[in-house]
This record gives sequence, structure tokens and C-alpha cells, in this order.
Amino acid sequence: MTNWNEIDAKVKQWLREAGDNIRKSFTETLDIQTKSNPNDLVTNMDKATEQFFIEKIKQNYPDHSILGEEGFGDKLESLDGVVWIIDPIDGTMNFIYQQRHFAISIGIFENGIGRLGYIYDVAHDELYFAEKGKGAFLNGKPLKKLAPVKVEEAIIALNSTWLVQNRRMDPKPLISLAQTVRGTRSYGTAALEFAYVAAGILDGYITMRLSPWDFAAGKILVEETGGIVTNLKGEPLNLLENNTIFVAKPGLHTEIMERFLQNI
Ligand code: 2AM
Ligand code: CA
Repeated sequence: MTNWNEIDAKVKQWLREAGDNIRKSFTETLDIQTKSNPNDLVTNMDKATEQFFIEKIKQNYPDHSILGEEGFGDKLESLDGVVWIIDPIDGTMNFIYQQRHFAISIGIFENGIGRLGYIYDVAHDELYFAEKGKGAFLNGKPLKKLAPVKVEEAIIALNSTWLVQNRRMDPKPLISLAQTVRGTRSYGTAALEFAYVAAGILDGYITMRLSPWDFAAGKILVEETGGIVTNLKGEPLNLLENNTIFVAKPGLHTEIMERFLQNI
């Protein structure tokens, strides 16, 4: 039997330690490299933080599998058993340029079912945490179940990339949505955008391409507060692949699907 309480206590301790190390790095010179394109950045702290967690997990739970953004984990081909999905720093560009608006994101799944989710806003020392069936919390304080809101009164996280001509989709439906909602926001960190929906300070979040480590923990958090997490077609997310993303409060999800996303 998996001892989830023990895992939870350990993860929270490791997050504190990793957070301390990242905050200390603010005064040091970062080693910055590019990955898939000139704006896809990675630093020595992304790599060191992922290696820190992988070492701890392998020491304590050798039979668990790990998918990590920086590739120090396992080559994951299935979601069988206990699987940790880790983004050591989500929002790396913000980390480098702003020293805020980035997070450590960890989702722990058992046979594909999300059990524990952690999104740690390191700069603000704010930990969003959810355990399946037991609720979601911000620094230990329970988050409320999400209440309905109309599209016209909603604040949606949406990156301007998707409102101009781009190679992934016709921007017209999202332009129409952006003109209808009360406001749009763009934080540059998918994990925190999920966390803000869970906390009820954003009503929804739409983006065209995220990897499993960007949304794994966020999916667990948002679902625990009653929010809906799908791709842009309204289908469940695939945890082993990149996905389009549409996260929203329950009634709002249906309304936006029907009014704006039918032809996307
Ligand atoms: P990262 O900082 O961990 O790379 C920025 O809008 C958000 O999208 C961040 O959460 C960022 O995660 C993620 N992101 C950036 N480039 C991406 C890519 N090529 N594929 C998927 N997600 C990406
Ligand atoms: Ca990252």
C-alpha cells in the first residue's frame, strides 16, 4: 500500500529545501542555455532542482517512475504504477528576468489517476496543494469550491501569441472571446495559471501547447476545486503527450465551448 501521508510530508520538506536553494540563486550568476528554440530557456537551477527531486525520489521510492522536463527522469511509456511528473521551474523566462512568477510543479499519479499535486510559488513562498478527494489548499488554508461565472464577467488567462496570426490555429474565435470577457491576463507560467484558476482568482485559462510537466499538478489542483480541465476540443488531457489546454469553472467551461470553441 502506498503511504500518501508519508509522501506528502516528504514532498513538502523537499519543496522547502529546493525553494531555499532557488531563492539563494537570485544573487548568483545563472548559466543560461537555449533548448528547442532561442526563446526556450533553461538554467543551471532548472537542472539542479530536477536532479535534487529525482535523487530524493529514487532514494525513498525506487519503484516509482519519474517524468521530468529536463530529462533526468525515466523514459515514460505508460502511466502504470506511481508516476511523478515534475517541472523544476515552470516559467523559466520569468525566473531569469523577473525573479518572480515561476513555480516548482509536481503531480503524483497512480495508474493515471492524480493523487497529489503541488505548485510552489517560490518567490512568494505560496504552496498550492491538492490531494484527491481531500481538497485543495493554499499554504494550508482550504480553497473554496469554484462558483459559476458568466463569460461577460470572467477573467481569462490567454497569451497574446494566440490572438495574432500563428502557426497553430485561426485566432478569430479567441479574438472574439477576448472581446467578450471582462479581462484577459498572461502570466507566463502555466502552473501558476492553473493554480490561480483553482484559487478562484482567474476564471479560466486557454493555451495551445503545453507539455505534461506544465499541467500535471495543475490538473489535480483545479479538478479538486471543481474546475474542468480538457483540451480545446473538450476532451480529457493525455499525460504522456503535448496538449492544447482549456481550464475553466464548470458552467463557464460549457458556455465557452459552445459559444467560442466550436470551430477551432
Ligand atoms: P517552462 O517555463 O517550464 O518552459 C509560458 O507561456 C508557459 O508555457 C510556461 O509554463 C512554459 O513552461 C511553457 N512553455 C514554454 N515553451 C513551451 C513549449 N515549447 N512547449 C510547451 N510548453 C512550453
Ligand atoms: Ca520548466
